[in-house]
Amino acid sequence: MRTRGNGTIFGSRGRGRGLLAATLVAAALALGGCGAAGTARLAPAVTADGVQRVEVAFAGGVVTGGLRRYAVPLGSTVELVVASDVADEVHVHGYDRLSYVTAGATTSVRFVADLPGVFDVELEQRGLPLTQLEIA
Ligand SMILES: [Cu+2]
Repeated sequence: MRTRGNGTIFGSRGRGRGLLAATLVAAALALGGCGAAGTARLAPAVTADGVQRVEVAFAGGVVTGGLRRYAVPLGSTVELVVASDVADEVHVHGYDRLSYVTAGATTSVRFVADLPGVFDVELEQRGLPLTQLEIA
């Protein structure tokens, strides 16, 4: 089920996107091909309207680039975008959001991150972790 957050109250937070994107790329490079879910936290991309955008791709039985944890500011709007080569459900634990994805398609889940903690996102039917959101 898709949910809608209120994406209008963060309009002033789009500045510094370039730096954030550069940081994200640097962090991704630093992680390299290591598939372990270490303690490293990546910053999501931030859209012009301040939405924290987390993109995950699942293909060939694994998460592309390995399992990663994203640091999300408490109170921000999150848009989780999951591309998958298999049909399943994307489940955001803690917030208990579910969204179906069909094979070869993309689904997105949008919610306000108003509950602090570390939350798993998984392919529900397979019980496979996709990513973690650290909300603080
Ligand atoms: Cu689950």
